[in-house]
Amino acid sequence: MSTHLHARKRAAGIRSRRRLGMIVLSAALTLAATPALAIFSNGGFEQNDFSGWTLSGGTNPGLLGSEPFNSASIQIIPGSAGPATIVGQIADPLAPTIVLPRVGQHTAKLNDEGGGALVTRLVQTDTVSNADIDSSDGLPHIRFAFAPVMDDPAHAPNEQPYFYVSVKNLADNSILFEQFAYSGQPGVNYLNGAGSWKYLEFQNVDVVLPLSAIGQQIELTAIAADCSLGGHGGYVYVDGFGSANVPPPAGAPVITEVPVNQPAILALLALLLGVAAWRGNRARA
Ligand SMILES: [Ca+2]
Repeated sequence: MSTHLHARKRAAGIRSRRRLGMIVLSAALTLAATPALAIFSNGGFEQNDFSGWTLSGGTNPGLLGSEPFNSASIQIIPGSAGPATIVGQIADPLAPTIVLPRVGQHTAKLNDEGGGALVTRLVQTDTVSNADIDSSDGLPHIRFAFAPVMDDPAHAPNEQPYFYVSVKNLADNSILFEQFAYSGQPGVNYLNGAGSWKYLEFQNVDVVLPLSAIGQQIELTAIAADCSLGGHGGYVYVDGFGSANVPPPAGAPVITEVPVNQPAILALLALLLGVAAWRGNRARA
């Protein structure tokens, strides 16, 4: 082999190593540009299971004290976790206008239609990072969606099925967001489902955190409880936990301008054109 050929082979080797280097560099840049560290693992339940989450629960002896109830009113007699499933594209006959799944292909359903005074609690703790900053306001966000579906047997308020969701900063135990309501609670705009069931459409939650929250641990909790007397069920759908925007629900009524092809608008247009034509005819007469 001539030295000339050796030189050419060496040059080709350098060129191919350079090319490989460029590919590795560009892949690294692509990875760096993706906010892969956004908060909560399997926050959208797209693994089709509860990986990353802790399920617990027990039984509901009834809420403590009197109204207004809050997280301090919740009592759970420790036991096995209540029911928890992942649902896909299903219709919920008890809550006919809820569109499932809420985000992606899978949504979590905590507790179920059955009674037994069961409680299902879902918890995940994670650390807020720079990847959770929303470029629109430069602040970290935690977002998710939930929809409670509960029977309303009209028991005493402390005996009713209930749901609870919260976002807590573990650095100082401050509650950044919480929502509690029992089935049929006055002031909550429940929709009427099948029979005595009440529900809410998916509620989108957007918790804005201060920059000081970066590096701090956030705990998410969602709870769904049957009535404490044992005969009536209640559950809550949750989805989309993370820092990214939760997209608008599919199939939900979106308030927009009235489309021009609506029959009423067409009739009005026809009337106006008719009046204009009549005026035109009079002017010419
Ligand atoms: Ca999902």
